[in-house]
Amino acid sequence: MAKRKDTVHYNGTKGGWGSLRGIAEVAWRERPTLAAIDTLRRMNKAGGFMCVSCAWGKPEHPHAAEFCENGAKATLWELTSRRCTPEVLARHKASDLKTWKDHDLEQLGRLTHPMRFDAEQDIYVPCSWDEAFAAIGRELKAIDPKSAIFYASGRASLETSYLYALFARAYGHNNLPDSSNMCHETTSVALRTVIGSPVGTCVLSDFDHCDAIFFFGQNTGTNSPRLLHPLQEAVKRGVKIVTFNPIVEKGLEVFKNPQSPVEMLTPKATRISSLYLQVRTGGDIAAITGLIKYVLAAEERRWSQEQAHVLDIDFIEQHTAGFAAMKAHVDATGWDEIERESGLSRADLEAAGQIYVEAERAICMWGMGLTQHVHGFDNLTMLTNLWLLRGNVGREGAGISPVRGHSNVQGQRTVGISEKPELVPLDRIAAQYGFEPPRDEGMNTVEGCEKILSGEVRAFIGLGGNFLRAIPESENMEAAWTKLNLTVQIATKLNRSHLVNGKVAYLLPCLGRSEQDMQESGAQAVTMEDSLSCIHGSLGKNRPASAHLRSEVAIVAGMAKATLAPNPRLDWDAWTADYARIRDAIEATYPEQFHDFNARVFTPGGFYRGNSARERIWKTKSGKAQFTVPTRMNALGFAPAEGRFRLMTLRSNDQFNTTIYGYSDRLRGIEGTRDVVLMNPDDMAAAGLTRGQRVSLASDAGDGVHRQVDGLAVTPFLLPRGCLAGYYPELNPLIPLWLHDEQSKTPASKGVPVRILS
Ligand SMILES: Nc1nc2c(c(=O)[nH]1)N[C@H]1C(S)=C(S)[C@@H](COP(=O)(O)OP(=O)(O)OC[C@H]3O[C@@H](n4cnc5c(=O)[nH]c(N)nc54)[C@H](O)[C@@H]3O)O[C@H]1N2
Ligand SMILES: Nc1nc2c(c(=O)[nH]1)N[C@H]1C(S)=C(S)[C@@H](COP(=O)(O)OP(=O)(O)OC[C@H]3O[C@@H](n4cnc5c(=O)[nH]c(N)nc54)[C@H](O)[C@@H]3O)O[C@H]1N2
Ligand SMILES: [Mo]
Repeated sequence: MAKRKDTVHYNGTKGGWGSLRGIAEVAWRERPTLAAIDTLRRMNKAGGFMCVSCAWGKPEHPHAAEFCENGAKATLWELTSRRCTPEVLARHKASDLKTWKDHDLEQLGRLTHPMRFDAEQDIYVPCSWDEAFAAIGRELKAIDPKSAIFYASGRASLETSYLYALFARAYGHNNLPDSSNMCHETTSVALRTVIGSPVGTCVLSDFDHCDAIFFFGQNTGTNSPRLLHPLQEAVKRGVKIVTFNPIVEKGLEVFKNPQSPVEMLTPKATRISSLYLQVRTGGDIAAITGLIKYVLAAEERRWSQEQAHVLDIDFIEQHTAGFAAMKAHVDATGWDEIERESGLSRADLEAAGQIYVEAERAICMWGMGLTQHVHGFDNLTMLTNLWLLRGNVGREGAGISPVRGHSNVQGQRTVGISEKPELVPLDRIAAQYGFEPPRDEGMNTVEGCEKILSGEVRAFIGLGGNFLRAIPESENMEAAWTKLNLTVQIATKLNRSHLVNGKVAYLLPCLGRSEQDMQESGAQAVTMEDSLSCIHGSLGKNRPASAHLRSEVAIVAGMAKATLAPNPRLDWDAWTADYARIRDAIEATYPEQFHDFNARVFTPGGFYRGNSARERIWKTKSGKAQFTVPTRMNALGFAPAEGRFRLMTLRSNDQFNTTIYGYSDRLRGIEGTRDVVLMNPDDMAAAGLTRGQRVSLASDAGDGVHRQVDGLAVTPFLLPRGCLAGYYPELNPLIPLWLHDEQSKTPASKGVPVRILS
């Protein structure tokens, strides 16, 4: 799509001075201490602390400053000098705070004291930790364990997560949804089905050996900027990068490395994508079908020209199942349908196909653009089809590499935070701790919401996160929330989920990862797993925001002790006193992946916990890597109709999920507001809308439920026709709870059917 003067866009490059300015602005806003700024130097280095922002891999040989604009923002956000004290909370009723914007709530600063919600006065009042634990224990003991949900946002360490899951199972449920259920769960379910492993197969060094990288629906420049460094290195080696995204996202277009003086002081910047294809929202299955069609045709051409195979015939024969059915499906699909559904031309798709065919080793990467669709599962199985054709899995320099979100979201699943009991070594847990863990399926996020609405759920504990703001149908959910017996939120800053409370409600403030965690045996380190399955130790050194904070480990242990009957093998106090003992326990439950855990905590670059698919061992039903036939050509869950648009809800460059740092989406040229709807200028003209005009969006899901968001400024933007974009979480009230990936139940936040009301 050619650039147009009549659209809003950014003229600079990703990185460069703009990103340094971004850091300076947040430093100004948060007013961190000098020690806090010094902390940035220790980020993502062995013996340092691991960034609280994204999950991208941390190299063995880090840069002098191994952090990015948004990692610095996230760290300074945690180390702000602002404090949300009991006095501050006493001044504001919850009903008043509920009218505040997300940005303003968190701007109150770090929570400092454990608080109980007093419903009569409608305010939070301070309480002691003992009181909080005792009340939580009392409430949990009074209900059926299976009516409680223990949610986790993907930030808490492996140590905390392991104890949290253990607490849930000892108490009696598997209701352990985490933010992954709104995020990459589609990835985990699809990859497990087709390659027998829920996580990516690449390690960082693969990026030094690949010839091509294909990106789908991931905004690297904003959401995992450190990944731009290996990409830039790769481009300099001649690697071709092909990107599929309805929006031309700056970071994947051009990048100026803020760590390179030459690039900073000259006009020099690196063009990242050699081919950038603006696929229609939901059009990836069709686009990938086109690529596969090209690869199959190239294989046929080679017969007449007696050239080397294009397909990896040996790999397909030895390692895969289902090739013939997949091929028959693609052969039967015409280019007309592919072009119509993807919104891309055959010539462009063939050009991308040629890059794939020419690459001896190729890596594919993706984010929410593939996972958050009703047929997100098919997006991923189709992409895997393409990767299997040329044996691009389980070879150095080749593979499948999803870009995960929260810094430990992958790790939480690794150590037992899962609603799926079959993924957890329950027999080992039973033997290790002498209790019988529940074997029935727990609730994922969507099921949890359904059962909160129906009244079956009685208690909710949130280990971090902002559940009520992150889920779909957020307004309707809030009404049901107040009927819960117990709500507990473990958090660092105040957010909207803390203002809608159950009958008994506690807000428990915890240490952040950059802060020193002193326990009986001394300062404690914690660990996390990155997107590439490497485990890193992290040691916080900053002075805690308040003397009354407890660590997440201590809080989970405190709740568990107050709830469970004594069991000498569940020694919560000993675990809290020395986290090395928790790591020993993790090692005992997961010996294959975590052997010598304590000795390996600070391995530079992290230690790799292994992945069977990388070894070409396929733990699938067929015992092979599985080719599949997609159920349809479009990832959306609805048909086209007059006046119906497909809406994607996105992150700006100035937020971390529901944490809104500010109002500058610099890389898209949108400044000063988040209340926008981005739209193709031709669609605007057709609908008679003008730039800046305020409109409402209403969901057009055909279920008779009215969902609407008002006051959005129409903003001309280079999007494919029929597609709209706006910001998460403001637009979450538009997403029906039932609109989710069919297999994994990940909400379809990138494919929401809406109408414009003007
Ligand atoms: N600074 C910062 N970093 C973050 C986060 C943050 O909020 N801020 N969040 C963290 C978390 S939890 C996560 S999960 C990740 C999220 O990181 P991403 O996966 O990048 O998620 P989004 O910002 O939602 O952007 C999705 C991208 O997909 C594109 N897209 C939308 N629909 C489609 C489609 O149908 N097809 C294709 N091909 N593309 C599509 C959009 O244009 C956009 O570029 O980032 C993590 N890192
Ligand atoms: N429409 C739409 N909805 C979406 C998405 C989308 O793209 N579109 N994306 C989805 C995705 S990918 C995700 S991951 C979810 C995110 O959902 P969540 O993970 O639930 O939300 P966050 O915004 O990351 O949580 C922010 C809060 O976490 C708390 N916090 C921060 N640091 C810590 C810490 O160290 N410890 C503890 N205990 N608390 C801490 C702070 O109080 C902060 O207010 O949202 C999902 N929802
Ligand atoms: Mo996420």
